[in-house]
Amino acid sequence: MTDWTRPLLMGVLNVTPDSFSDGGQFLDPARALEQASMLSAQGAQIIDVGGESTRPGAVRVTPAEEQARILPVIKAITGELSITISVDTMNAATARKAVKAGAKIVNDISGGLSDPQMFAAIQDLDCKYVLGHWRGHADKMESMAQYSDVAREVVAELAEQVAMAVASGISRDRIVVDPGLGFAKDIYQNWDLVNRLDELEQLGLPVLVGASRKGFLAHALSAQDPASVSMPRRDVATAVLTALLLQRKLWGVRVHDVQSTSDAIAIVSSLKNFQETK
Ligand code: PMM
Repeated sequence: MTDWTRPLLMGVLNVTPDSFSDGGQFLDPARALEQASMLSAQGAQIIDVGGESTRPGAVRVTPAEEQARILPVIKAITGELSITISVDTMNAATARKAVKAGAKIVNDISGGLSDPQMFAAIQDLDCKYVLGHWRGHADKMESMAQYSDVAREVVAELAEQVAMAVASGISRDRIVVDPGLGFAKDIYQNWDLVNRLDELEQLGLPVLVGASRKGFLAHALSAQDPASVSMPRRDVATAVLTALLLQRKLWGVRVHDVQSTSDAIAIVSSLKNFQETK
């Protein structure tokens, strides 16, 4: 039986000049490898390598540019570390090349909606597939945050994409779902969704959550000026929220600062172990 207090830790490695919290830091493959080693030493079981920023308003990169950023990094990590690599991409061509270079998970925040070739590519590849809830690209996602019942609609839209993926020949045991916090959701909708994450269990699939450093956490710390909330403060908020969400039996959590979340998980686990010995 899997231990629900021990979700997989997916450490974020954004190889981009413009990602919200770590943009520009890991463009050099040697520097990226150093970060991956650190995330691994802190307890990450997966490194999620991404080459396209999805922050609100971000401009899209070409698949060629995306691949030029991430493939050297994936190859460097595969050669040096024994850790599972995930590729954060919405492009089928990039997914194919990344898996060939050593990635074992394709993390597609668009859940197959951005690239019509994605499901065919995944069907062909030997990898897990993270299917995220998404409604549109960063330049227009804020206007797409219209829901009458966010949790119900997220579950229904995920179910639709899962059905399409399965119809394309991807077996269910390869699929992980993600509620897509921050993607076409405003602050209130993100909290509503976090509060009702148990409803995702209806899908009968493992769940990955990516709350790390996101605006709704910063808003809880400073409603007047969320943008001013520092990354260390956002990391504490991420760790606390993760600890609270462990009751949801998550498959994994995607975080920038692995150490703080790993520590939070260790504390919850210790308390649970103590309670079980009483
Ligand atoms: N969020 C971002 C990028 N990739 N992948 C998954 N599966 N889930 C997420 O919530 C998610 C993601 C955006 O965050 P970043 O630009 O700060 O890394």
